[in-house]
Amino acid sequence: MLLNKPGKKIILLGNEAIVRGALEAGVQFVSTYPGTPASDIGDTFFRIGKSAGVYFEYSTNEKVALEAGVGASFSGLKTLVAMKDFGLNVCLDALGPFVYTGSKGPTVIIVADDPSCHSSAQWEEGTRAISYLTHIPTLEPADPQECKEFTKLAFQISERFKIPVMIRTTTRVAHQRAPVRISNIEYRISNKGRFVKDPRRFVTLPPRVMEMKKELLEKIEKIQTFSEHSKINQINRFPKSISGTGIITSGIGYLYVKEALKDLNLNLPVLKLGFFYPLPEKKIKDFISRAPRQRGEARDESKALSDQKLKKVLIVEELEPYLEKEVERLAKEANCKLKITGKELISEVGELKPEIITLAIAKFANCKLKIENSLKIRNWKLKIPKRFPQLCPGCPYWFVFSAIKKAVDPEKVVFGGDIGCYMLFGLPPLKIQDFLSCMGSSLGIAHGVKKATDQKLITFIGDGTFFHAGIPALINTIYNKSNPLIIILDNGTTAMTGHQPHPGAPATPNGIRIENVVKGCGVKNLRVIDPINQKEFVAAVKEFLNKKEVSVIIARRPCVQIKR
Ligand SMILES: Cc1ncc(C[n+]2csc(CCOP(=O)(O)OP(=O)(O)O)c2C)c(N)n1
Repeated sequence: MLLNKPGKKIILLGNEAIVRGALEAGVQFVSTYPGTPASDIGDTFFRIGKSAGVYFEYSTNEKVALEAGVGASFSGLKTLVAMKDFGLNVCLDALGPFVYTGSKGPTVIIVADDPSCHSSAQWEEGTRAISYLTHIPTLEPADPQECKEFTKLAFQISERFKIPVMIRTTTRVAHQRAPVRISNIEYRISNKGRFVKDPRRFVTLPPRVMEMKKELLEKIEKIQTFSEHSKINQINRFPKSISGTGIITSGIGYLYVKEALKDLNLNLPVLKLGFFYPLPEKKIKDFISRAPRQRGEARDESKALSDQKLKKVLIVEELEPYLEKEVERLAKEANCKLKITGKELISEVGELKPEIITLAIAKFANCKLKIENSLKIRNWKLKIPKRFPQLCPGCPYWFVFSAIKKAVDPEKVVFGGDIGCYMLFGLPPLKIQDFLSCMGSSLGIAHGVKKATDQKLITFIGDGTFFHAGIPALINTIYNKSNPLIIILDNGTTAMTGHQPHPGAPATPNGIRIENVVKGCGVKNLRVIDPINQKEFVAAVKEFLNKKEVSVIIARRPCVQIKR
């Protein structure tokens, strides 16, 4: 990762290429909260940050990670903040104002979506909506080389326009491995900045905040002009185009389009968008209003203009049809007869796959699939038997599960679940999970159920998740007086995302003991138990389930993986 041989190609994951891009750009401050598919970014900086002279931290959640980044940026440091899609929701409250104030030190925010929920239990989120909501300039790379180049470009845009820039990847971009041509790493002499007071710039108070919004929209207009001329929005003209037919795509969709066109032996003009926000509207209008010519071919002036317009365009994009809607809007002005196809052929649900795009393009271009192609597609559809993921052999959570089964009749108790390895409590053979939502929500929802019913309730939360978002919900339970039994599964690590440390991890010298936090909040029914002591655990569950106030058991036993 720290190799300094400009021009050499090294094989990198998309996430590692982002790290490399940040190092080549001279990043000084990096904060993150782990979450797949973005985790490797933080984990790589965790390994190499010190040798690269970069400040790195795993923050307690994404909001504080961003806020730390905002502080570093206000102090003039080149800053990178990384998270997974859901993390962007957690930090949205801080993101909106940051786009208004703008960055001082150039700042890049990486957010990784996970179409098809490969590593996301909660919902299939497409964070591109947040680009519109907050007006944050957003770039979408397709492969590791672009991950590196776009990261550098994002720092440049941020520096030039004094605005944070977001890079949105997806699982297939972040976890794709490919050769990347490297350049020089820009080592910084220091990562100390200086906060120079400038309340007009850094304080978002009305009435100034309304001026800030105006200034932001003016910046976006300038960035749009920049986007119109940027090489990362490119039209690829293929020889022998089927006239009047084109494709607009972005991110991973572009790679699948390239592969499908090759497979189908088809030549269509493709507009690949590197900017998602602001979109290069003129470039799009230009693409749809003039059938792209072959290389070197002159426009046929004898033909009527309408004959030369694109007749139909396929929008290849993952998840929600944002590009499709934008193209529809732009076509009203540029080419009102254009037939726009997108979600009609490519589902809004689940990630794109090469075979989906090949079939969609074949249908769109009325081209017959060759036998090899259809065979390939049939093979792609081969069914593999489904297996449920399991807790590791020796995982301390097995002992918790066993104690619960001994202590209560699962039919007579409501079980709350949260985000972490213990989510597997919801799957066979365990099946003790009656609700599951987002990080920290087990405690918040448990309180609501307890207020609304007289049912017994046990809710589980991991140690990492407790620090991330559980503490305010615990306080609410105490303040608004309900009595769930909360079991904090303290395995000493953030296991599910790759064993990152957290503030309560035993290896952390300035670690915070969970029992001190719980006690500090005023919880009286509190016990710390190693779940291997089944008798003690069962007795505590039985006793605490009948209490009138909230009860907490901290089930403390290290994750079997870190023990090893
Ligand atoms: C807002 C948000 N950020 C990050 C994640 C990714 N994520 C999944 S589980 C998890 C933490 C689990 O740690 P812990 O609660 O300690 O449970 P363990 O996996 O150790 O059992 C994280 C960060 C997420 N799902 N949502």
